[in-house]
Amino acid sequence: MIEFRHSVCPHDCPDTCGLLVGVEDGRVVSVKGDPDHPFTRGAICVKVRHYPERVYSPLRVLHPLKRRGPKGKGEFQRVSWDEALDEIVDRYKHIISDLGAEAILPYSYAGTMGVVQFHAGHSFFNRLGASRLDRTICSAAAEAGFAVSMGAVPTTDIESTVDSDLIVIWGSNTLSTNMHAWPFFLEARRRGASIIVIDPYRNRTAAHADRHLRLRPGTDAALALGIMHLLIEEDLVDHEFVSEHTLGFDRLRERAREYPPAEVEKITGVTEAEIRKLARDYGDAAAPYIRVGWGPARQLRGGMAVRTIALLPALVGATNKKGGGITRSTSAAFAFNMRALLRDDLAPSGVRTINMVELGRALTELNDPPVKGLHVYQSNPAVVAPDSRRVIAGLERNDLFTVVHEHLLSETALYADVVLPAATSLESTDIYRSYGHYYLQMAKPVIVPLGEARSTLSIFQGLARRFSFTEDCFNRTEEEIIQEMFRTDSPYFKGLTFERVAEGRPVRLNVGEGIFPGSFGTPSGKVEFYSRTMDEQGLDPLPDGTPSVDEEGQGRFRLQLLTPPKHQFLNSSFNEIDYLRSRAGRPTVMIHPLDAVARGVKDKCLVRVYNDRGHCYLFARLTKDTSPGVTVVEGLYWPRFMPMNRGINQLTSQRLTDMGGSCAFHCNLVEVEPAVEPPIRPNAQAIIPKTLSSSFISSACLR
Ligand SMILES: Nc1nc2c(c(=O)[nH]1)N[C@H]1C(S)=C(S)[C@@H](COP(=O)(O)OP(=O)(O)OC[C@H]3O[C@@H](n4cnc5c(=O)[nH]c(N)nc54)[C@H](O)[C@@H]3O)O[C@H]1N2
Ligand SMILES: Nc1nc2c(c(=O)[nH]1)N[C@H]1C(S)=C(S)[C@@H](COP(=O)(O)OP(=O)(O)OC[C@H]3O[C@@H](n4cnc5c(=O)[nH]c(N)nc54)[C@H](O)[C@@H]3O)O[C@H]1N2
Ligand code: SF4
Ligand SMILES: [Mo]
Repeated sequence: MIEFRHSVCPHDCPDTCGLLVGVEDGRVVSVKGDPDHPFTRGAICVKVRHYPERVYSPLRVLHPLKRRGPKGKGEFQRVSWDEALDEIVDRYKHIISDLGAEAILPYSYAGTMGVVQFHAGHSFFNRLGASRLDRTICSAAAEAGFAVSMGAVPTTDIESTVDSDLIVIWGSNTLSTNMHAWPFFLEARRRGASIIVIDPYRNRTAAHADRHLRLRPGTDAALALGIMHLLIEEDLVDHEFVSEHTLGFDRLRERAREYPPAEVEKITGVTEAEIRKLARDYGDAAAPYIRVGWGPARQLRGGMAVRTIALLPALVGATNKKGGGITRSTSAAFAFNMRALLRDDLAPSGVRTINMVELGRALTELNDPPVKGLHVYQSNPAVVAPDSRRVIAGLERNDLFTVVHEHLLSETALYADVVLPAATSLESTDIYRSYGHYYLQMAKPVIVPLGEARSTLSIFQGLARRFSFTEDCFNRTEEEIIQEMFRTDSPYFKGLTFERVAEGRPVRLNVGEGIFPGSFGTPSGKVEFYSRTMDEQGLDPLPDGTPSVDEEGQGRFRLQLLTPPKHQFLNSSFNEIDYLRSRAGRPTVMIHPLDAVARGVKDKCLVRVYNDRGHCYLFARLTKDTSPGVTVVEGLYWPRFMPMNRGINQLTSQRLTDMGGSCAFHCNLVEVEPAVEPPIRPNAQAIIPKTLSSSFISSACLR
């Protein structure tokens, strides 16, 4: 008999779905959506419908492993937990006595969004005195830019957008990356709203929108300033809101004057007529709403782009209008007491911090001390980090001792000295916040861990014991930690108790309708057109429409590369599922026919995409869904499923964004040429079970 148990999707996706997991004889047999979840309402994506194949994947790591062959080959032997943990402690103690604990670097991100497991290594590495990791790879620029304008505040509840009469989706492929927002937008449309997408290419979402404005990548701030110019010129401004809730309008007016529509057309590629129509629609709407995605922030001037977009709602008073406003993230409302989990007080003062975007540099250039121990968990840096060539060169170093906790024999795990089997979310306890809605949910294990898998918390506690760390944070259960996290006086937690959340059903935070209550999280408590903080940092205190450009590549490489998410994968996760990989198709670069013809590139043929940092091979798709000068590669395929085993991040740079120190994943210039000798080498096959042998790497060109 199948029994359905409640759980939560742990993946790094704004939707944080409620799940119903079918279990029969202790085995997961199906995963479906929980119809009682108020936001996700019983629907889940195609990826997680295939979850049993992930949990029982032939690539699942079931026992601790120790490297036997050369790094990268994935040749391991099984060892016991004691042997694995003793080895790690022994190697770390040697590193610490030789060079100090800063020679050890933790590297983790969002393999699970469960708050306990996500942070379960922090107290251990703080106590150890290891280098600290700045976790910037995803949202740091967007967060920093948004905060300058509006503060680090929770943003408009997507559920409220059913009352909007204008939905602007700005740099987000919502239908793939935030699919549960779509039904709310459709309801708004049914009531008369139109849906406008602002994106450099016609992604899945643009194809379903009423209008698509195709701007040049990196020109969002100019477009937003162009809209401001027109709102002010045509007096579509909400003067009451501006005088009560904003700072620096007069100076903004001066700045916006520099962005007349004809000028903005030249910068953005969006026609003057389209800009005028957008400004008028936005200014005339009763409740205009913006969903700002991460795309605009993944540019070198991405912080400024998001800061500028985030000023638009204030000009028209949108945050005071039911259905209107702007959504970036909802996460600021989940204001847990994190002290017991993080234990920042245990870190020695002055210990260095390494930006995770610069992993390649950290592993190959850093000295004083060099990184000698790398501890990877809940992340797959061999695939997801920029400048892969440097990252891999680092991972290949024989003098680097690498530990990887994983569910699967991931690309990064192939380089590990010790691989530790990690329990999945279905096998562990955690509490889940969301960055797309306002429901909190706790999940308990629905099955026992497979093989010898352990949760991240229990792995770090095992290491802490061996280091004789006695602080009580190293002895707590997940539930005790969660209980402690509820000791917060955040107004969003008013009336919420641990006991209620422990029942395992979604619980709404106490946000009421009070998002953007009129006081913003900036130093002045107002929306800051003018920011003194920026001024004090020597930055432009006003929004600035200078486009993002890849200056290093200019003149030599003429095609801008965007590398946004794939519908069937989640970052590098789900590559292992045959069905999803077959739906995703061969790794493809979208190129405009004009660019293709100029380079002798033919549809469906293998091409070499390159720049100074590296190269990889992809199948060309000639399409007018993208514009001349812009190429698009959706999805992070594991290199073992790419021709010649080279992933897309061969081409991306470690350069940091203007704010937040994030990665400009969509701001890299490349060139494309036909691949002369189709260099198909489906190697690493030895470690891919037969079921995973991929059809697309065996045929070079489908003519
Ligand atoms: N199916 C699926 N869902 C996912 C993920 C996944 O990999 N797959 N990843 C998850 C994660 S970790 C995240 S952070 C989110 C990200 O979700 P999104 O915000 O949707 O992803 P982005 O990479 O930011 O790309 C969004 C869009 O921005 C566009 N873009 C690129 N440059 C610019 C620009 O300069 N201006 C504008 N206006 N648009 C630009 C891209 O073309 C793309 O269509 O999705 C999450 N959900
Ligand atoms: N070119 C390019 N690169 C990108 C992006 C892009 O748009 N373009 N997007 C970037 C973004 S937005 C992000 S957020 C990052 C994401 O980068 P990551 O956070 O590294 O995300 P994933 O690729 O999903 O890899 C997570 C890994 O953690 C493992 N894992 C899952 N749960 C657990 C667990 O409980 N314990 C342990 N030990 N392991 C677990 C999974 O098996 C998987 O291998 O990638 C970035 N990289
Ligand atoms: S990946 Fe996103 S859409 Fe899919 S089940 Fe998880 S939270 Fe829901
Ligand atoms: Mo992300």
